[in-house]
Amino acid sequence: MDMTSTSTSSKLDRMLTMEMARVVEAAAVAAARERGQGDEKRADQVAVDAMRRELNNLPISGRIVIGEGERDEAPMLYIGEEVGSGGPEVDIALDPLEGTTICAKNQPNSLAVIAIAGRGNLLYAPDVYMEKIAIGPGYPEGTIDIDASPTDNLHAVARAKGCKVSEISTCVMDRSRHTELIAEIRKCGAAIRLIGDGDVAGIIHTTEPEETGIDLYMGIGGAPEGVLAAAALRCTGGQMQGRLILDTEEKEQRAARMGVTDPGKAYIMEEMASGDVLFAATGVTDGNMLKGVKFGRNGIMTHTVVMRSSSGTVRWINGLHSSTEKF
Ligand code: VTB
Repeated sequence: MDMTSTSTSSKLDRMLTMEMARVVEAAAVAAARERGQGDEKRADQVAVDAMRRELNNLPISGRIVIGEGERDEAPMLYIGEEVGSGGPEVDIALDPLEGTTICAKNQPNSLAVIAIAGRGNLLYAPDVYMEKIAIGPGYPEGTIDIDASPTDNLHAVARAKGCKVSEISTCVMDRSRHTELIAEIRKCGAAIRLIGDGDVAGIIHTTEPEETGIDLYMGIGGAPEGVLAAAALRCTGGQMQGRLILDTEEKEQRAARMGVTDPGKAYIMEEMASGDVLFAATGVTDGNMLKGVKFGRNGIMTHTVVMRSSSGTVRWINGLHSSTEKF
């Protein structure tokens, strides 16, 4: 067997990471025009339109597995929609505007995001909640455990980092469902950054704690966002676990239709995003890792990160778009 060709064919075209930058840039610029206008729906709509337009220029035969929703509720970028101009068969997870509320209020860390992987390599997560826990790279395997208590996880992370629990900073979404979690973290003496929305950014922030001040992410957010975050962490290194919250029969059935056979399963990062994974995100509003879109005299400035799991390359791209017609 020719191993060279086998390993090459299991990898996606490396040029695709660059092409993906254009897709997230376009969505972010469109959304940024609606920044601070208080209209979440409109901000999302323009981001969806722009992302779809650019996506259809990509040389792929893409199938959306995480998108704007089921076909009957989302006219564009729905789950199952075929996109691209033809090429390798890939699965796509996307969120043209992750953090619509953040964008509408012009608060930090809203993003345009996309992940691409080989067919069947992204978890087909239904639009339900997911319990999540994540840390960045450099920790021994098994440091975090979704089945352990928040207290035990905090102590494990502090031990592995070689610091006190009081020096660990966590990120949690500010929701009443997290009241007990927040109380337990505070009882341990760790700090919490409470975020209003946007846990894809919250989880990615664990990968650069010196920059962002976040070591550990814990709590319940959207399952589709969980898959996007897992795809990013596959590229940067780090650990993440997630469990779908299927608390009604209807949700369990919906998950079963998408192929979830074990409703209580705790997924590890590699089960949510496997094989060669490409990830790209552009900042819409200013954030801890990505700057927001700027409309300047010389053109539009964007800040994008593109990453690839098989090489572990992470590229930060400052774009200056002097010809602004396409936006
Ligand atoms: C979650 C989170 C997202 O919206 O889906 C959240 O994963 C919705 O949570 O990052 P609620 O239902 O509690 O409002 C985001 O924060 C933004 O899309």
